Amino acid sequence: MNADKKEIYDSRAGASGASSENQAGGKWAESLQSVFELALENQGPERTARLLEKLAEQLRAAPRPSAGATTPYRNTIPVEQQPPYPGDRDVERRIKSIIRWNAMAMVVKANSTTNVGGHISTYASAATLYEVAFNHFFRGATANFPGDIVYFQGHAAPGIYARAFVEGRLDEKHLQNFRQELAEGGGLSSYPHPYLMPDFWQFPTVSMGLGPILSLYQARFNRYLQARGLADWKSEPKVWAFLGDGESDEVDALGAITLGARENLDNLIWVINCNLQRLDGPVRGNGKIIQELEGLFRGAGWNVIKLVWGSDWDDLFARDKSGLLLKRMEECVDGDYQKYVVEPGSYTRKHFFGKYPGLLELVNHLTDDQIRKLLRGGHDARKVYAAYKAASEHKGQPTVILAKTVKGYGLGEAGEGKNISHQQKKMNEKELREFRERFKIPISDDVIAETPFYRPAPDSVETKYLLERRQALGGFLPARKVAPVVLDVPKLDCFADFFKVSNSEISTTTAFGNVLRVLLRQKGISRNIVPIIPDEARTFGLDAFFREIGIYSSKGQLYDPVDSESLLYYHEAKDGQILEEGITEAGAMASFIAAGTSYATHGVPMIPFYIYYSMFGPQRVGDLFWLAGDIRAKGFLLGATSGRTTLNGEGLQHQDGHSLLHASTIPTCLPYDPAFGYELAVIVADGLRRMYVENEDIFYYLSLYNENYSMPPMPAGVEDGILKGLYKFKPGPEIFGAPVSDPARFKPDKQSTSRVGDRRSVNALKAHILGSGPIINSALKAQEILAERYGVSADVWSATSYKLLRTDAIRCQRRNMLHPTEPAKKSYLEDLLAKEQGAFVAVSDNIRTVPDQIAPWVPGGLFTLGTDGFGRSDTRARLRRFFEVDAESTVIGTLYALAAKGLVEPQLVEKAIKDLGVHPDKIQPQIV
Ligand SMILES: Cc1ncc(C[n+]2csc(CCOP(=O)(O)OP(=O)(O)O)c2C)c(N)n1
Ligand SMILES: [Mg+2]
Repeated sequence: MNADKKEIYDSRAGASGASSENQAGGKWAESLQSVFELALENQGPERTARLLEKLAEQLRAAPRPSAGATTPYRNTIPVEQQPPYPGDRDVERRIKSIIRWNAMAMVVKANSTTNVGGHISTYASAATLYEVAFNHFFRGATANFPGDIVYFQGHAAPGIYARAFVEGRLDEKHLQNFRQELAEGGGLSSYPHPYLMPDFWQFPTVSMGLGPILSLYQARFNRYLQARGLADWKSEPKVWAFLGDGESDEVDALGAITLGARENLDNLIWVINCNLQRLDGPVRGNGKIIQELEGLFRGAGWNVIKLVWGSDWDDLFARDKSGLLLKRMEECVDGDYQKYVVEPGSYTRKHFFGKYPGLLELVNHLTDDQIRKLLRGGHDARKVYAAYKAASEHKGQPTVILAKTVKGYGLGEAGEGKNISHQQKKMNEKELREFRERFKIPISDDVIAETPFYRPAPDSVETKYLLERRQALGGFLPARKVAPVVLDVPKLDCFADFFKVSNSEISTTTAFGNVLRVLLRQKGISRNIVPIIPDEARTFGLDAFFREIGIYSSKGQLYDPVDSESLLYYHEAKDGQILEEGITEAGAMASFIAAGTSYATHGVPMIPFYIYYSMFGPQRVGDLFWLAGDIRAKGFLLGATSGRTTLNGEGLQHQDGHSLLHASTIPTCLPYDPAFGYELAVIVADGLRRMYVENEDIFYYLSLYNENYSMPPMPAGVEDGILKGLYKFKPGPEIFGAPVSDPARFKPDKQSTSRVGDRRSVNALKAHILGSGPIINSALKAQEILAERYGVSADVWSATSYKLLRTDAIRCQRRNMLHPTEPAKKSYLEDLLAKEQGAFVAVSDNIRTVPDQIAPWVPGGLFTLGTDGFGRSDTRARLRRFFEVDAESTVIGTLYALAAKGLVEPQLVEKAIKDLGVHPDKIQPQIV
């Protein structure tokens, strides 16, 4: 080593501290460095590189599980770097014990008289993880600070309620009615559901994997808000997500973690409660979940803090000069560690420490009971505090804390560490007594069997301490507070251009682009708009927006884009408005939810327009759609390239004919299937009003299609119908003259005729065709054919929303059922169709179940044509013939519906089938 290099090396070695370990390491490093220098000099760089690679290979193959991506199986923060604990540990422990008791009591009590279920063991293992955060980290909302954002593990809900009870925010009655929300006086929801407890819960988490992905995109959305100048916080909120180790198997949980590192989300902290168990048994019985997760997160660029061992182990580590303790820890798998929880200390002494005589000596001074109680990291407040503090102060990366705990900690025989632990909801009197003793709860023998709740007096040390801590941290949490903000949304007349006939043929997707462009020009809301796209802007013809409003990028644009010469170049900017998420519908939905709940989370209403490939919407990430309802998200979801036959060519996996049905299942979602640009404009304008002026907690799902056709002007007076779901778009022609010569055409006895002017107008052959989206054009063409060739006057209706029609009809029917003696009320649909005669037919580019939603309320029933079955790659014309939703099939369907009512002879239908060239025995698209 030359003098210069030696000097640099020495200074580095010196800087890393003076512990003997470091010095020893320094000497080794020095020797290795010399060998390296020698090799370089004598063998040259190529051969040296090969030698080193070979050595690295050997290192990877060495029987040492922590080689490579992982570090040894011990705490990341050494005891020397552990900060002093800032709180009163005794009082905090007492508070924690009381909360533990109430959380357990709530579940046991509910299940003593009902079978409503609940979980004890998740919170039991996580109590310290939560309590340290509640007492020292979670900050409540204050002026200019929206509060830290906390995703509580769903199954830990009893613990969070129990704390709110001790804080005085919930009373005994609430706890009594845990999971009995319909009981008198109301109750507590099973899990975090903002829809059910809108003043309390903020973020639903219980569908495992969703909390983690939401938290990632929430942390990024917080950055987006700041970058766009929409958040002026006195400090940045931290986003905390608590998840289970079993939960980490969900693809949603870990599939997006690279975003955290890429975006330098040091506002994000994940705490993974590694109690080594999930519902059925061990998470990784034959391995080590903490090590597996460490490797994964380190690889993804996160700061990883392992919190494996409690303070009891510090002394053992310090005294173990042989390295056997760590060696043994690394040898054991999680299945072994679970066993050490369940078995007595003598077992651990024999099987863990006893493997090596030198290691056994290390615990000679401990009793079996002391061995059993050697704490795991996640149960030691000092260690937890150290991890949280390091995580909160870490810069440039998100942090994950891998905390080792015991599932069902404190439950003893009732379930601590057992495979049945997750399901345990009852405790017998003996177990209750043990629990009481272990946590020193002042409850007397004569009432213990009733598992009474226990709240210390308001002037007790515990209550005062707990309240003081929360006050110091800005207030209670979780708490969902919404101060309604009214946005200056545009009036309908800003869309005047949409109400005239279009000069060119366009698709509803293009019409949406035009709507968005209009909205982006409206001062009152332009800044609040958040366009979200998962790598499909070009597909939808929206790429012009890249240049117009920019793509958000925390790093700006560090390169000269390949298309910089063009007008519409790929423009990334620090204050860009578009969230271009790449190919992740789950991530994009998480962004939609973050933006759509910003009114509640941050008091800043944002208007997300998430446009995506319809097929990869609810069927791909349906659980997030559902959650959007629960969390009271607002905004517009736009399922583009919709329609089983309108999206031609792409085939089975792309052609969507059922998302509307999925969307219809979400209670707060208004699904619309607009056919024309003006309908779209009316729906969006009204949506903005309802969500951002009336402050309704709803969101919209709009099907958009890529077929170009001429957009007609808006008929007068149809706005209400568009919004309610149905209006008459084009009445059928009056049919003049004598019936055509075909004898099969009419049943004369059913006909009535009247005179119009000097000609005969035939009234009875009346039909109604309900069409939606581009398939309305099948209805319109069928209308012509029916009139010209078969003497049928068919009115064409635009059905913009079957779900809304159905909901209104159900509401009405239900009201009538419960008020049977009052005059019956009629739904909008019944009212609208009351005077109409003839056959009713619906034709849709979706499965028949979509229109069939309204069938019970259509006079004389509804005959539906739809696209049930798998899509095919082919032309639109062939697809529509195949699924029988083209004009010809619509004609046949209408005549068939008339025949079914006895209004025409079946022979006429047969004739039409022949006339129109439809093969009667063609392949049937429906399968089973
Ligand atoms: C998506 C989803 N699948 C399944 C469940 C049912 N479930 C609830 S808790 C649980 C086990 C949880 O284990 P873990 O994540 O390790 O949490 P712990 O209770 O051990 O802290 C399961 C399977 C769920 N809630 N969500
Ligand atoms: Mg677990």
